[in-house]
Amino acid sequence: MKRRDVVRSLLKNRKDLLVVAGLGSTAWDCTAAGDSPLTFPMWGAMGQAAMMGLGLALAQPKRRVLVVTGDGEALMGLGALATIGVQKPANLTVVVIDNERYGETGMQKTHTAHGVDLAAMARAAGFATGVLLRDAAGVAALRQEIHGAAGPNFAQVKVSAEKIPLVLPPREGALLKSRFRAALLGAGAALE
Ligand SMILES: Cc1ncc(C[n+]2csc(CCOP(=O)(O)OP(=O)(O)O)c2C)c(N)n1
Repeated sequence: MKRRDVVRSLLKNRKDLLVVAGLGSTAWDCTAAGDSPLTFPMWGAMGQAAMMGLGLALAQPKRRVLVVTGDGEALMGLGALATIGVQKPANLTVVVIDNERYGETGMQKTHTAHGVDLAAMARAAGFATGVLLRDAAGVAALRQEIHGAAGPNFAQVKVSAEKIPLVLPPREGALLKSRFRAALLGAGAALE
């Protein structure tokens, strides 16, 4: 599958879904699907996307939270799976867009290219679900899960390793934080 198609279908009609986008390519994918104040891109912060999603999911238990991140990024923060497995936020889904490469830095192979099974790791850590997806039907089912199923849910979605044009979100961290807080909590919260 192609990563932009996968992320576009996951974010279709996203309603009030809160999205954390991992560094680099997954942030460009989310922006290509439509920039939103309710998407928080991690820019250069590697290994922290799932933990950011956990914090949001715990702080906002009535909202659905989606983390979309890369395999390299997820591999850097594997301990996050264990912490999420213990905390068990029912409203959190973590999706790894797995091109088996460190795309941004030159397409070096990651461990998933050598068979590391992140979905099995998530199940072993205590996620409610952990699936490996290779087709559009699986992605459509995953979108339903993101909006409704009791989590925490995890999906590793295999995509082709392609170099595609960047579609960048705003660069300014303070702006990204403020617009996210304003969209989630109201205009006054952006000033806090
Ligand atoms: C701590 C840290 N180490 C290294 C980098 C450099 N870096 C930026 S993007 C990237 C690769 C990300 O790979 P992956 O998460 O698999 O994303 P994709 O292949 O989809 O681009 C790396 C190594 C960084 N930003 N932070």
